[in-house]
Amino acid sequence: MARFASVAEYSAKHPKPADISFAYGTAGFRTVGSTLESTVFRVGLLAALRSQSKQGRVIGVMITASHNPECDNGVKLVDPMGEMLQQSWEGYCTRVANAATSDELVAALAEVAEAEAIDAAVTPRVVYARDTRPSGPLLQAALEDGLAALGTDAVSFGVVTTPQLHYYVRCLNTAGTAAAYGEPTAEGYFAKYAGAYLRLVEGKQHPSPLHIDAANGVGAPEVRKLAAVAASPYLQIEVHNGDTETPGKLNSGCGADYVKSNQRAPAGMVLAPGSRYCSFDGDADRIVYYYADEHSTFHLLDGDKISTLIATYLRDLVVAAGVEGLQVGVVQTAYANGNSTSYIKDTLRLPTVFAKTGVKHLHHEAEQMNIGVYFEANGHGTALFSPAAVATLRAATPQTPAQQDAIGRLWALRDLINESVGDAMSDMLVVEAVLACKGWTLAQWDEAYTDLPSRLLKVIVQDRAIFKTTNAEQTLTSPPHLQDTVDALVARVPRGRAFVRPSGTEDAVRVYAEAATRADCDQLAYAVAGAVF
Ligand code: 16G
Ligand code: ZN
Repeated sequence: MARFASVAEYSAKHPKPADISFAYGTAGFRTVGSTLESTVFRVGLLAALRSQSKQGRVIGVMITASHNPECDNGVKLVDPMGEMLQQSWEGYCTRVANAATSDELVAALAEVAEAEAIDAAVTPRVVYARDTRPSGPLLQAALEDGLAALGTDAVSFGVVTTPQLHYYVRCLNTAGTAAAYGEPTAEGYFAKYAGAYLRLVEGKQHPSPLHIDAANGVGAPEVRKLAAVAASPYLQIEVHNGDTETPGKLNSGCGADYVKSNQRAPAGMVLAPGSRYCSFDGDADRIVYYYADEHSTFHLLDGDKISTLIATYLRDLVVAAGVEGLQVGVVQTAYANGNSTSYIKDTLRLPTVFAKTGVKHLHHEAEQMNIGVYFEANGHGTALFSPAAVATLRAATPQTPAQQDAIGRLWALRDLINESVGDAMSDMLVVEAVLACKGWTLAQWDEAYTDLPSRLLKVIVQDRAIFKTTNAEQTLTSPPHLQDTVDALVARVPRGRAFVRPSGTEDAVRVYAEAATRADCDQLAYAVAGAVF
């Protein structure tokens, strides 16, 4: 195979560890960083093939392990519109990553090329970036070898957030078309989001400073740049946990995942009543908000709260715009707090659906909606305006200044939202804009509904592969009869709900439970975990 002639030589520099098998999971490959060199090299090869299969459109590669410990790392592919890799390619990735020898590797690549009828004459185009992890530079070098082995036209975006890389990919592939997304540069990214934010908040009261826990990750320098570009009293920020230099600090005792899981403020932040706080995760694609009340009690505003805030604002704008044919819907996962779902259905009266865990699943469901808001409870999400919604907005003729204002705000919101993927910086600006427009504090936002007590447990089992689910992971189909046991336990508890699902990122099974009281909730969670074990 002439086209793969250089692969063996490059591959010899990045041998696969014999005793490890790799799997392209929910968010790409993710494991201990020091074991990933061969995998990242091979992802370079796959990115090139993926680009060729898309007639040379630009494919993205992001090296990050998000909220996971600093010693971990990971790699994922980004498809042309900035979305996650098409699922049918995940199997190819796993197969290529596990080829034991150079010959097997070349054979696996040849299989992909044949199955996808790839034209070898197309020059592959790939852009890539990484987060601040210490294993990043070595893995980036391995990636560059993979790209070089197939003669790829490759560009590095350096150290940026995951959503920035998604944004660049979308911009590059839409440049010069009617769907042009923006300038594929750091300046373009900041200008687009800062500009849309300022259009929304202009004339409102200047907000107090927002305190940001940046998880000691790449979000710290990037959000500072964003604030500098906005250069406005409407965006005053104070960055905490912004140390990307000291080894061991990334995600340690801080970040969105820590705050959501532990329901407490991150290290190094003492919450003053009345102030606004938020946390990013290590690659800045997740965000949660929180505050302390006058008794210094901690209150979390998670992905469900963010999604209901955005959905409420969008719904109100749609009504105010007086435009027929716009419909806001919300996508959640089974982890969404039951009271958030009731609030969306019963109070907001908006359609809501459940998707499986993992951004790609929510994203696809939201694409089916006219205006789809999607968030995981952990703070990962965004909103999508369908082509139909955009066409409706474009054709709208406002009859009153109020309608004109609402339509202008819908356009500004669309510009402010990163439609390629959930983005902590973009989501932060959306939340800040909605709060400024409504004149709300975090406590006022929090009043919409009260979370039911919930508990998430991790159960280590012998073989998680026997756990199979349906109904957006809410119902077990295997092992036999376990769902009946869960149902019986749930039925005993007022407002009880529980489900069991195999993790897509760890060798474990997750148990989620909620109920009307903390005691019932915990009892239910532990009883279900006991049945699983
Ligand atoms: C990945 C997903 C995240 C999901 C988590 C669930 C992306 C980019 N990330 O981190 O959205 O919440 O997996 O992990 O899709 P689990 O399957 O181990 O519970
Ligand atoms: Zn992340």
